[in-house]
Amino acid sequence: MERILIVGASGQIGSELTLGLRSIYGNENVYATDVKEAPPDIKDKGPFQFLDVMDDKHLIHFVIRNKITQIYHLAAVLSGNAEKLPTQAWHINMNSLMNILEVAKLVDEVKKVFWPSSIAVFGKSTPRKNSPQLSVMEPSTVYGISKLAGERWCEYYHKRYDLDIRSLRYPGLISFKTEPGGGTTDWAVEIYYDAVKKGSYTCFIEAGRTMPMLFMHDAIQATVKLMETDRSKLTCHTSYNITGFSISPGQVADDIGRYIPGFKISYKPDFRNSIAESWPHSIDDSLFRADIDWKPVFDLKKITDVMVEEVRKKLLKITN
Ligand code: AKB
Repeated sequence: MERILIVGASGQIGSELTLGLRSIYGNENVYATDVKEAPPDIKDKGPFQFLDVMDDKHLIHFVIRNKITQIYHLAAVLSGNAEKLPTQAWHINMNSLMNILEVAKLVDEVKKVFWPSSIAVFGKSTPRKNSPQLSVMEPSTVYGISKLAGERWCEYYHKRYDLDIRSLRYPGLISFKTEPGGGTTDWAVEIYYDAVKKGSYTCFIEAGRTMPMLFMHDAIQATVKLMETDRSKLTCHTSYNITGFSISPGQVADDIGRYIPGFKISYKPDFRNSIAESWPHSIDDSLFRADIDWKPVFDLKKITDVMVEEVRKKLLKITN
């Protein structure tokens, strides 16, 4: 019987992963936690509790008391926000991970940990097209540095303490349930909200800057599949590259035009455009696809179909 702890259950990934895991393991066995209020479907249908992952004593008590067997640690300060408060972001991103790794090491019942890394681990010296799994990595953002250091720590705990830690280097994630906050790839979600709300969007990334993306449905499938795969099949103990496809703001704007013909996009690049400039255009995720036997289902056209419809429904609910 698995008993799963989700740290960061109210966020963009957590709010969807919690529901996905509850449908597999049962509502009562998936403990959603966060320092923020959770959406009603998470709070009302299974255990939800306030838990600050920075508080190591509370964390270990929680894990022991609830006989937790798997931990998904999703809380982090994303790339854009981390540049505003670099030392605080480093403190939160690193110490929260170290607290999780220590708990997993100390509590025998904890058998598996999932922790997301990011394409932010790459920097300007990495090949930009089809960035390989193994490459030169010189991230220039505090978020990227913390993710790369985190990957090294995960591998260290795997080798030294035989911990089963699994990880994916997520690209930008596109979803409609919970909006992301403070990331460089947030434009790929904001654009749909503003298109539906106002018929226009001012983008903080240049028109032609291509970035790797993945639809949340595909990200959840990949994550669950990674966690369910037999440990002996995994050949990567840092973090696997993963991607859906690559797109630029200009391409998304053109596709939105299928639904909202007068849609207008303008460009006001800010510091996040420089972050994007240091990240890959596309990702080689062949190792993950081979080890896990996974491939994405959603391309840009399918995503636009779903995003426009779901954002419309959501905004209609709010105004009614
Ligand atoms: C961000 O933009 O910071 C994140 C990421 C790619 O890790 N979405």
